[in-house]
Order: sequence, then C-alpha cells, then structure tokens
Amino acid sequence: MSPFLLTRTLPDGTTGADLRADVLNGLTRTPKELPPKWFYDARGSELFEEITRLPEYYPTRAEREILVARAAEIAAATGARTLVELGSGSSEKTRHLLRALRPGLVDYVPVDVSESALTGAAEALTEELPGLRVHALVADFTRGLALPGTPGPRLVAFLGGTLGNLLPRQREVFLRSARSLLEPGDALLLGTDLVKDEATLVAAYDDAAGVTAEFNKNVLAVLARELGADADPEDFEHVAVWDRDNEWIEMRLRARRDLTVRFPALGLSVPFAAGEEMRTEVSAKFRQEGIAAELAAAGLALSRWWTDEQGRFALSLATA
Ligand code: AVJ
Repeated sequence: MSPFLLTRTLPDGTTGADLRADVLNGLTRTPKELPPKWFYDARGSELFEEITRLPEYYPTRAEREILVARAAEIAAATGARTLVELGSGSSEKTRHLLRALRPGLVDYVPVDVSESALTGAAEALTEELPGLRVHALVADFTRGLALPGTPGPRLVAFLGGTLGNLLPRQREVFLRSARSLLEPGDALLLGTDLVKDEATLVAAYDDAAGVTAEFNKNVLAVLARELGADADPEDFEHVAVWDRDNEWIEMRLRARRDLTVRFPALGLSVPFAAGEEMRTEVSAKFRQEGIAAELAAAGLALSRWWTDEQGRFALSLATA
C-alpha cells in the first residue's frame, strides 16, 4: 500500500464543542432540529453506503451513470491536475473521474468529516492508482476550508447531492466559499438530485428494508456516545416527507410517546410531546434554472449540464 497524507483540521475537541452547540441550539427551539452531518460516525457512514445500494435510492446510481458517461468530457474540459472532493465519503464514484483525469492528475484531496471513511478510501485509492498523491483532509467544509498547496488547474467536486443537505442560506455561503477556492482556469463540479414525482422521492428516503430509518436513528446513538443522551431509538419513528413549497425532502424523528431526553454532559433535559418531530435532515431537489441562479449569485457561471438518461440527477460544471 502506498502512503497517503491525512490532515485533521477538526481537533477532537472542536467536534464535541460543535455538537454541543448544535444540540443546545437545535433541541431547545420549536420545531426541534439537528444538522445532518451528525449522522456520519463510522456506523452512520456504513449505513449510508448501504443506502446507496437500496433499490429505492436512485441518486447514487444515477450520478455514477453520468460520471461514467461524461468522465472523459469532464477531463477534457478541465485538464485538472488536482481534484479536490468535498464530502468525499468512500470516494467510490470518484474512481471513474480519477481514472479519466489521469495521466495529467497529480493530487487528489478528499475532504470529509468521517476519518474512517477517508482512511478506507485513501487506502483503496493509493493501491488502485499508484503514483497518485492522496492528501486526505478531515474537515467540515461548511466551516470554511484551507486547502494544501496543490498544482492547478484544480477541479473542486461536490458530488452526491450533498449541496441539498444545506439550507438555502447555507448553500449561498458554501457556494461563495467554494468560489473562493477557485483560481482562473479552475472549475467546480456539482452533483444535485432533481425535482421529480413525490412517490419516487419519498420511497428513496423511506425504503422498505428500513435502512434509512436505521440511518436516521443512528444520530441518537451519536448523541448517546458523545453527550451521554439517554434517547431510546425504539421511542422514535422515522419520518420522510416531501415539502413541495421548498422542494425538499425532510427526514424527521417522531416521538412515539411523551418523553424526556437527558444530556448529562450539557445539564440539559429535552422534553418531547407524543407525536413531536425533530428535523434531522433536509435534502433539497433542484432544477437547472435554480442551480444556474444559485451559482451566478456566488460568482460562478454554469458551463455544462449533464443528466442521467432518465433525468433524475444532474452534474453541473461551473467556472469562476
Ligand atoms: C448525503 C446527500 C447523499 O440527502 O440523499 C440518504 C443523505 N439521507 N438518505 C441525501 C441521505 C437519507 C444523502 N446525501
């Protein structure tokens, strides 16, 4: 196995402080909410990988279809010597891009909050693509990014539809900070899920096998481990709803009875009324006009737009 570099920009204490702040902010307001990044401990990352193989969860397959079909075009359009991938997870789909970008590609910089996912991906990739320099960054890309010095042109990829997990205001901030990473000649590659019929969307977030339900409830295990919370997953029900005004899916955890969750680490008790819901994720779905407008507002120009055969998912290429 070739070596790879791993940099932690999330010192252990920061993660804890961030989670505490998110719990204090999100669970003391009405309606209750938590940011979706807390799903992704080792178990949550594993469950997400399982989700990507579910028959109902089409986004991963649709995006892979586009990457396979368009990797050569992306490589030709960008001539990238560095690929930076934000929210890289297992980097599984990125392989197609990495192979197409060789031989010009020198550096791959995967960035993720999950150190276990990064280590696994970096080990597999250095083996599969000998000579590629892999510099993994454990970082929260919603908090601003400092990238290692790498040769241009750079392609910054944000795949998987993760942009949709940010709220509109957060997307604006994120796209502006992505824009600030780009120098002339660099490009942004964005993967976004598209608006489609409600039944398809809801099924993708409420699968028959119950894997998404388990993924959703995994956040309770994270709260238990990190903050000593005593929430029993059996007391909560997985909910996935389509918000047609905002054009996003919401995942929630609904209390099955009146209960109180205690956070000894915070000196906090959080009461839930029976039926009360806590929002754990927003997954926005997009249209081409909306993407073009959001990019433009961040100083980016949409230059290419590709979808899968069925028009379920899109890859956008944008330049500064
Ligand atoms: C992290 C954006 C790929 O919103 O579809 C999957 C996470 N949540 N099932 C998404 C997720 C529930 C996912 N992404």
